[in-house]
Amino acid sequence: MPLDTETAVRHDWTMGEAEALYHRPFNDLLFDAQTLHRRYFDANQVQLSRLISIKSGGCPEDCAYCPQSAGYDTDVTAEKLMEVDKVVAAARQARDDGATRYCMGAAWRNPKDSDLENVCAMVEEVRALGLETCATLGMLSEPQAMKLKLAGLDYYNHNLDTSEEFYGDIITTRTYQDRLDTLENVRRAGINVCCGGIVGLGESRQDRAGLLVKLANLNPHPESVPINMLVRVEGTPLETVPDLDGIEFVRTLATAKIMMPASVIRLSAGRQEMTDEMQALCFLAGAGSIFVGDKLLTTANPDGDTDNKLFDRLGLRPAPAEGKPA
Ligand code: SAM
Ligand code: DTB
Ligand code: SF4
Repeated sequence: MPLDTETAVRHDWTMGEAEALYHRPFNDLLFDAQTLHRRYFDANQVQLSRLISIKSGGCPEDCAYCPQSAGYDTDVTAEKLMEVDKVVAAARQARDDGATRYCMGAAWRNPKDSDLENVCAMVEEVRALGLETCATLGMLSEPQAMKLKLAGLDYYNHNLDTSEEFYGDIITTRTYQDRLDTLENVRRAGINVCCGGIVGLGESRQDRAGLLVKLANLNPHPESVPINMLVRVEGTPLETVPDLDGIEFVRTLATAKIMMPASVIRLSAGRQEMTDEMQALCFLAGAGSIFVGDKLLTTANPDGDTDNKLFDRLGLRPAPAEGKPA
């Protein structure tokens, strides 16, 4: 298929097209993904975000991959919402370590209005440090999204996770439509959308293509598209699901890049289990962002030294914050 750059950003993708991309020879797929990536981004820069779990564990939802669900016997213990000062101190450290975006995650089905006041205070103070702000708090109503926008929230993360068809095998406590409604509320409030999914759940290639079609037919596209490789956590229902082939994961990133070329594709959970060579292929496929720091929300992530060495080996540079000169 020739690369049509005039109509590269489209919202009318079909399953047939997405599956055809996935099936292409690997070299052709990666070449086109990298070529398109370069039309919109500096291919040697990678944006760095830092996660913090501001409220861990005890979640009433039943997402089969998640160690924070109250329904599963994992090592994660339920905690209260962190104090604002502690969150801000950790954000200052993240900024000093090189992150440009700070993403605050809470194990909630949805925030209570009283909790939201505290999160808004965190957002205001983190933004005042010169960091971009992101939050992932579960389902949001439109007024809640408006409050976060007023506090200065730059991004909201809420994933579709998988295809609509496979979704019910993974989560039963909220619907696919609930997720689309939250994304709509975030959009209406004028907050950038961070929305992607998770692979390696035991889904088929058709399901992976289905997820990408749903994401790419959102109009506008999510500005940020995290693709997570399942981190299998003991005690969760997916603890023993078989490995997803690494090449298939890279194909997923490349297909996402071709379908949403102007969006930042984020190589998210799962880096701790990947080799340097595998991550290099992910960057070649158009991944333009990672989470840094030795912890994601509750699971391990490569530490700063490890990532610095990887960046040196690959000649990669951290991307400056949006709107700031390189
Ligand atoms: N509770 C909020 C929610 O579900 O929207 C926010 C946090 S939740 C941990 C954010 C995303 O992290 C999930 O949608 C899923 O894609 C990803 N995630 C959670 N557990 C994971 C795991 N074990 N491996 C990989 N990704 C995971
Ligand atoms: C996303 O898509 N991945 C991040 C972020 N958004 C919130 C979370 C990954 C969590 C991995 C499992 C854990 O550390 O608990
Ligand atoms: Fe709760 Fe989010 Fe984990 Fe689902 S992914 S169980 S909503 S913390």
